[in-house]
Amino acid sequence: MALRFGIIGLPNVGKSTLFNALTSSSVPADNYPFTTIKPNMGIVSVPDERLKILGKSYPHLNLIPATIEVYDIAGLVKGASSGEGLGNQFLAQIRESDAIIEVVRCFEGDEIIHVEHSVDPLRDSEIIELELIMADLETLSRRHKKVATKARVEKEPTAVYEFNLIKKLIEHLQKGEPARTLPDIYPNDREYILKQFHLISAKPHIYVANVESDDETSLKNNTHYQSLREGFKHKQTLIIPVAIKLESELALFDESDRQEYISLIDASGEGINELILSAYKLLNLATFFTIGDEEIRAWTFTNGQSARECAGLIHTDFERGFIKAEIFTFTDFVTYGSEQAIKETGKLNIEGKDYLIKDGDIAFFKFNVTK
Ligand SMILES: Nc1nc2c(ncn2[C@@H]2O[C@H](COP(=O)(O)OP(=O)(O)OP(=O)(O)O)[C@@H](O)[C@H]2O)c(=O)[nH]1
Ligand SMILES: [Mg+2]
Repeated sequence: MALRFGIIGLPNVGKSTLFNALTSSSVPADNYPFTTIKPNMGIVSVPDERLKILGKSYPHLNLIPATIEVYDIAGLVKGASSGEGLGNQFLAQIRESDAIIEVVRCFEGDEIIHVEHSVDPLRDSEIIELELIMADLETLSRRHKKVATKARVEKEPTAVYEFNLIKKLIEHLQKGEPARTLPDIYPNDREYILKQFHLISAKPHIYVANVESDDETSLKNNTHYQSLREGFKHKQTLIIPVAIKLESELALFDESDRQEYISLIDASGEGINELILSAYKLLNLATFFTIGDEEIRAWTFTNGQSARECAGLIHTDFERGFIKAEIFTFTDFVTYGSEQAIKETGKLNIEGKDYLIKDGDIAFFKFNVTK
């Protein structure tokens, strides 16, 4: 299933503009169709130079990049967690996301109305955080009630486990901290919180600082951006500066015009790519490739997934009837120049189901399914 990123933030901070920049810049090489499935949902290709390089050796094959889904979620306001604005409806959309991209405004300009009447990204991020935490506290208190009897009276093990974990979480959230920073717990607990409790503040979270210009000098001089950085100094938080409006304009140019335009303005032109790649890293994702009769395709997997699990990402039959995987690396492909040369130099490895696929592996899965 495709990974979903929800774009959140206060109203009017540039969420839809970011959504447009992401989706319209994502028409990749060849004929991969960009699809807007719903007005606020788009498919974005993951930029990967390796796919293009592979494509040069197989000019007759289509190139299919890995993709993520992005959701443009309407602005959250103070009180959203108690139903203010369209409160709960948005929160439900956020709950369905695997990760959150929060846009915070770091650009000046009186012509763009700020719901809080001044530009202050740190304050804005706190408003949003508080709403997410309040919504989670409500979720937790409902769950707490549900498991309390089972845990206390019946001593049912899962209920006892949940009961204790919920208690820890509630104490943490009540300090104004998001669930994702809950300290001193096991990775299994973290997994459990994410999968079972559906807490919004537990989800991986990236901040996009929406700046007017994102070249180095502009960023240094942008006091809003700097105060945001300063405020998050001691937290492990990803803040990616993106000149969202510029990027949305750049997205409409073709490659050569784009380069020319970038050289005229104070923008790196890399903000969007950097954002997607950071999101990938944050979620511990990587890419393997398959070369078929019609296409070369990039697939997203989670670091630590086995050959068999990765085969299952392509088709459940591949996983069920997995026999072996023939694997070579992208680096070897570049070094030796062709699949033939890879075979001749012994760089094609035969791997079993437990082999852990690595970023840049090029895989051919052998499988056999008897009906
Ligand atoms: N000057 C400037 N304007 C921007 C920037 N980013 C967005 N805007 C403008 O801000 C306004 C609001 O942008 P949107 O992308 O619609 O904001 P939004 O967060 O989706 O707003 P809601 O959907 O209403 O919550 C638009 O007029 C944008 O052109 C920026 O970096 N600089
Ligand atoms: Mg919008």
